[in-house]
Order: sequence, then structure tokens, then C-alpha cells
Amino acid sequence: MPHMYHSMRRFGFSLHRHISSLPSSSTVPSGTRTCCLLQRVFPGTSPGPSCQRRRDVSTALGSHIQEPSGSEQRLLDKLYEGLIGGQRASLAESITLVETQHPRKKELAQVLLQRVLVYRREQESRNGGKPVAFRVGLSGPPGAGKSSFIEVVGKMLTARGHKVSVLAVDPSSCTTGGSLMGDKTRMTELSRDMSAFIRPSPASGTLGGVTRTTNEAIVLCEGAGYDIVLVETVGVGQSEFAVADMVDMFVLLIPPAGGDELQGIKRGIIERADLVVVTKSDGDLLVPARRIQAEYTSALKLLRRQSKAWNPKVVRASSYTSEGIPEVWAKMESYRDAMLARGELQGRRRAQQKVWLWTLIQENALCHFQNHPSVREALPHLEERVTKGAISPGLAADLLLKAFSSSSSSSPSSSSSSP
Ligand SMILES: Nc1nc2c(ncn2[C@@H]2O[C@H](COP(=O)(O)OP(=O)(O)O)[C@@H](O)[C@H]2O)c(=O)[nH]1
Ligand SMILES: [Mg+2]
Repeated sequence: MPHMYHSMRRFGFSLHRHISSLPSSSTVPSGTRTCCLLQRVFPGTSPGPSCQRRRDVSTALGSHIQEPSGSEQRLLDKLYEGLIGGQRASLAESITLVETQHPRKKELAQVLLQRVLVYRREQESRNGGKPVAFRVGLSGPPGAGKSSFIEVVGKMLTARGHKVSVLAVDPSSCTTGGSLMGDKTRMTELSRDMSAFIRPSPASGTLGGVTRTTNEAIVLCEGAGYDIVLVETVGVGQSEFAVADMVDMFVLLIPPAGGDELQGIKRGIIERADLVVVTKSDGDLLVPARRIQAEYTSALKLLRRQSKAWNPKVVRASSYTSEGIPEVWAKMESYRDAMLARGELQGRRRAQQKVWLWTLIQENALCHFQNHPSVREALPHLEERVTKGAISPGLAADLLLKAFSSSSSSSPSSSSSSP
């Protein structure tokens, strides 16, 4: 049966072309036609959920992507089967595929991703429409104790039978190739744990690119059966806002340190926090940790509530002594349960999908615009005139947009740019 399902999915692509050539006057809805055709080719196939799955994959990709060759198809099949079978090597390889800059591999990554999305949606519908995994973002200044915290929480969760994946978004690796996070080093035990998967941030790319691939990596981790996905990011630049937009719960980790170290924490990000954890609440740091907890508790009271189901809380924990760690997780669980019960978590995910769609459109459209020959030609001159005050920025923008839209449909290079 898996073999047959396999070959039927492979068939989805050629099928799509085949269907497109059917007379358009046909009164049968296109989806039904796919199923009927499949039944003709594979007798015994019933138009059930798997039929829907094939239809979804082929419809979503449409003629956008060139049909995979035999070897490409074998690679995709191998990755997909390995991934949903929960193999860590297949998951790692699949994430590498979504991180690639190679144009064709990027397309194949979308084919794989689309399959995993369809698979995951089926899992969700079997789960009463509720998400099958819990996504938690963890942010805080460098040295706050994020990695140490993830190591301890991660081990506790795998011991309880969960499968935990840890993804990292490091803005410093995008610009300098260096790392602010020190990544795996403090997760030595968790990285040896067979129920855990740790993936450091890619060492290059734009922040936009890295956050996009992180979003896609989350989907792949969930497809591989990881029911808890932790995304670690450092509280520098915009990465923490990007992470807040891709998780179910956003957690801010704050060290019990003096004012200077806490200066860097942006007010905007405190507003996004569903939970604040004061770290290193042990030994000499216990007293300052209590003080910071009290300060943040009163600060949070002044902020507008993000959710009807949940009031942000401030807790203390120590990764050294494990004190407070089970309680922090219990808080996270009660957040998830409250948000699920009111449908807020599902709503948040839907809203996030839309935010991401528009983020990607904006990035690509801007790139498209900047690379357009007419724009490139006119830009230096117009920029100069604007800076000299000779024309207004509004007029210059209008002129550039006019140049772009009047010839963008006829320009051969206008469709070849990518970010
Ligand atoms: N006292 C104490 N130190 C901690 C604790 N957790 C982490 N640290 C120390 O804080 C430093 C930064 O930890 P790390 O987990 O790498 O922070 P990250 O940069 O936020 O990931 C390291 O020297 C840790 O040993 C804790 O619970 N108690
Ligand atoms: Mg770290």
C-alpha cells in the first residue's frame, strides 16, 4: 500500500498536465476529475483523504514548478518517507534543501514542503482541527541563559516522552558569519538525545531569508513527528520580532543582572512576551532574581493584554539547580491549553500565515522592483535630485513606479530576479 501511494503521488505531476489538457467545457469540477482519473489509472482508489492529498499537492504547485526528473523524484520520495518516518538524517537533509540558494533545489524544496503540509493538515484534522505541535519562541539578551534553559527543559520533555526540536535564528550569523549564540556548545546532552533534534542557524543569508527557512523548518520538524518545537533567538536586531511571528508562545528570558545588561531589551518585545522567565535564580543571584521578577511583574501590568485567554506572567528558574523548571513548563502548558480552548492559538496561526505571505511578497516585490532595468537606470539620477532637494521624494517614487509598471510586463529580465 505505501508503494502504491508513493507512485500515485509521483503521478500527481504528469496527471496535472494531463488534466489541464481536458476540455474546459467539462462540467465536472477539476478536483473530481483528478479523483476520477486516478481511479481509472489505479483501480481500487477511493476518493477519500489520500485523493484529496494528491489533489492538494498538484493543485497548489500547478504549472509553477517543472516536473521533477526521475532522480529528483527519487530524492524527494526518499526525503519525504524518511521525514515522516521520523528519521533525523532525513529531517536534516530536508532542512538543508529548504535553506539552499540553488534555484532548482529551491523548487524541489517547495514540492517537498507542500507534501509535508498536506500530510500535516491531515494529522491536524484527525486531531479535531487542533495543531499537533506546540511552537515556543525563546528570546533574550546574549548570555541570558537561553541555551542552558533549553537544554534542561528539553531533557525533561524527552524524558516525559515528547519529541523536541530546537531551531536557532541568529541575526549575527547573517551579517558577520559569526555567532552570538554559541549554539550547540551548551546543549551537549540534548544533542545526544535520540528524541531531540538541534539545528543551528544557517551561517549566511539575509535575516529575511533565515526567518523564512526557519518557518519552513518548523513545518518539516512537525512532519517528522516533533511535537514540541523550540526556536531560540538572541534579542538583537529584528530577529526576535520575526520569531514572535512564527510561534504559538513567545517567551522572554531575562538574567538577574544590573540595569546595563537589561538596557538592550526593547519595550516592544516585552509587550510581545506571553511569559517572562528570570533565569539563574540560584545562589547569589537569587535575591536579584526576585527583585527583577517583581519589577517585571509590575511593568507587565501596565501593558495592554494581547489575549483574552491569557495574562502574561513572570516566573523564576535555574538551569543549574533545575528549580522552577517544571513549573515554567507547567505555565507553558496552561497557556497552550487556555489558548487552544478559546481557539486563540489557531487564530494566531492563521494570522501569522497571512503576515508571512505579505512579508514574502514585500521582500520579493521590492527586489523585483530594484532589479528592474528601467528602475536601475533612472534610480541614481532621481536619488541625487531628491537628496539635493530638486524634486520631492514623492514625485521621484511616482516616476520610478511609473517606469516600473509601464515596462515590467515586456521586460525579459524582470521575472528572473530573486532575493
Ligand atoms: N548561575 C547560573 N548561571 C547560568 C544558568 N544558566 C546559564 N548560566 C550561565 O550563563 C552563561 C550563559 O548561558 P547560555 O545558556 O549560553 O546563555 P545564552 O547566550 O542566552 O544562550 C553561561 O556561563 C552559563 O553557565 C543558571 O541557571 N544559573
Ligand atoms: Mg545560546
